[in-house]
Amino acid sequence: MAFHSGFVCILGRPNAGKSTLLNALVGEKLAIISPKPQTTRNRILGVIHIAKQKRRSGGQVILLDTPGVHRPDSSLGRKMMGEVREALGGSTLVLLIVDASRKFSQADEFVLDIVKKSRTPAFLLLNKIDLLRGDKGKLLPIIDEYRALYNFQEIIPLSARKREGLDVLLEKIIQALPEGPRYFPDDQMTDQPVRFMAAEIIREQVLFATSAEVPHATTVIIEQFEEATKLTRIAAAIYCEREGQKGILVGKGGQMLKKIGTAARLQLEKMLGARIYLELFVKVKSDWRDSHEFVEEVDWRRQLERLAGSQKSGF
Ligand SMILES: Nc1nc2c(ncn2[C@@H]2O[C@H](COP(=O)(O)OP(=O)(O)O)[C@@H](O)[C@H]2O)c(=O)[nH]1
Ligand SMILES: [Mg+2]
Repeated sequence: MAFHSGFVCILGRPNAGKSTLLNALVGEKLAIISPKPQTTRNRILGVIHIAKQKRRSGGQVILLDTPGVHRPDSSLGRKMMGEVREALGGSTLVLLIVDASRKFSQADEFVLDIVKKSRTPAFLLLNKIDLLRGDKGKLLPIIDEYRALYNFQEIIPLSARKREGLDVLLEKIIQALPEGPRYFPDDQMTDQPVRFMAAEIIREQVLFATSAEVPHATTVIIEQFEEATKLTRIAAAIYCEREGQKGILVGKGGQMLKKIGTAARLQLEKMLGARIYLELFVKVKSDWRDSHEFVEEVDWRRQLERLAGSQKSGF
């Protein structure tokens, strides 16, 4: 029986629930989640392995979670939208996910426009139906509005957080995928290096612990990652843009940094199944979000290239 596979891009406004959906479908926490917009800054790949069944061939769905679609006003924003375009460009199917508890707006039209221009077959996912409290009638105007604007292959109501409607979605995705190769080995779920996932877990704790501009002005770079049999040593730099933000991140007597560090360490120990020694530093890099160079430096693919380079040169 034929093997079906393909790349499927999850697209939508910030906060629609894209990363929650990725994690729910793959069954692993691959992407960090928060109520704050622009939590996801890279495209995040997750593989769903479909086992062969009596009447169905096996397959592989390669999901690409993306940063929320917005009009960028910084180097970071432009980089994020570049990640969206790249993910969309290589996909055979796009899942446009919207928050069904909110009215259709201009921002939704902007996202829809990107889908239209891509000419990629698309499903419309009406997420967060758990918030409608049984009032499913609210879905109808949204469905009508979208249906009039684009010829969606499927329109599927669901709740990524409550895992409702996901079986139907997955079934429809598999049906839409062409015959294709096995892109990833059976035990691989993502292409993200553990190092980068560790940086994201630390950033997630910063998102939880801080508010206003601080979460947006923060990025995390792993400076040391040494796995030993008894203890994994991780040293990470939390970058922010201003001395004032550094003050908030460190906190009175270092309390805030300690809180972030403890929470992140517990999460990392769960993810890696190992004991962790975590060291955090806070550094200031003025207006880094407007620095193309630094934004590239934060990209884990660039970091990997540099690491490979330094190993070759004997570092
Ligand atoms: N009530 C509800 N909340 C959801 C659902 N899916 C995601 N969320 C919440 O919406 C917020 C944004 O989710 P996230 O996955 O980070 O959105 P993204 O920015 O599109 O990746 C988080 O607080 C999620 O817990 C859902 O189905 N129902
Ligand atoms: Mg996200």
